[in-house]
Amino acid sequence: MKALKIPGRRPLLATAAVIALATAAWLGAPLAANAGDKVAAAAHAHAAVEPVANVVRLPDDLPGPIGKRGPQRVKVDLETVEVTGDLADGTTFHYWTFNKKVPGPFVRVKVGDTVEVKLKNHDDSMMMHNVDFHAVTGPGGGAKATEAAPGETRGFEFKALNPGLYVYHCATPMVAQHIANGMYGMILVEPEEGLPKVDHEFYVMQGEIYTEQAFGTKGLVEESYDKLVSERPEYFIFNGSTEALKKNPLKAKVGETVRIYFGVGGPNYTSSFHVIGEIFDKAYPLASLSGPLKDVQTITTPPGGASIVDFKVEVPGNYILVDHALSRVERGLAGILQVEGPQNEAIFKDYNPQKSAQSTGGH
Ligand SMILES: [Cu+2]
Repeated sequence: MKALKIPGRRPLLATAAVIALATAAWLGAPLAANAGDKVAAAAHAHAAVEPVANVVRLPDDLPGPIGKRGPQRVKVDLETVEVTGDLADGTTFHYWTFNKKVPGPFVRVKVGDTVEVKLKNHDDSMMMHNVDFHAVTGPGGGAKATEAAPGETRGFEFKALNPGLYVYHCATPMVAQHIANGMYGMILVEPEEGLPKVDHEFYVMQGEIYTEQAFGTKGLVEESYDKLVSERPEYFIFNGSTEALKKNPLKAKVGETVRIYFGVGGPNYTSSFHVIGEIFDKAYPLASLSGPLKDVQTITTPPGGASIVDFKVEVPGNYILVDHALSRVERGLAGILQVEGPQNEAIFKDYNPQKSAQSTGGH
């Protein structure tokens, strides 16, 4: 197999190509006959220094509420693009993406809508890609119907039967590899009456990155097949990089209500999602809209799953978004919710704010 002879740069590609071809047999997902050649050729092309793209999905980058309307046909255009982006401060990684960002675009439809999905795999891609929407009732969530070779466009349509917040992801073998490299996003299927109105809605997704080089290594790092299959990530990220939600915080003002659409791409780690210093006034576990629960501190969210949390911010300050499996903070996983406005000492009063300003405590 030609792909195995690629020198150096991305050893996993060679392995992945073999595994993809092998697994394709039992999954019944035929790959292009020249997949190996394509990988070999593309690996050489990418050996040159690539420009670094901004793969970060901003937390407020999502469409607003749909409002009251009857069922419609809705078009969703996805493009799978493989790009090098910033993974951490001084560290870059070759991501596989939907629409050049991690996570992919936030899709918003209404229950009863017919959703027309078009997926184009970019001409410069090395790999086949597709999309499996968890909001779909139908084979593979659309994976086979969208399995596209580089340069190819595929599509299907589905009726959104169940309201809720759903993950979508690439499901091309090796599926865990495609997800680990950044291929996930979410679709919200609004119930007929919509969701309760809030002042700010945010889009946050958690994932893991498996690299050959140890956490913190500078320069372009390579994906690791061994660490992926043994579930030992070097990095944990919100919205594409360790810095994404530190440099681009969620923002609100005292007295406003906030909603976070939170999902886990994974591929492997369940998140114990928590906002330090806040309580979720309302929480929709597993993103089922049949709730909500009230007064929740931490919400468990599995890979390929989601949660929705609503809360009012009452006190100014920086609130840290974490997975309460807190070792993951040391591997990059944290974000900031910045709340501005007047102090509210009836709710929170610091006896020595000058000294607190010097403190590094509280995470
Ligand atoms: Cu893919």
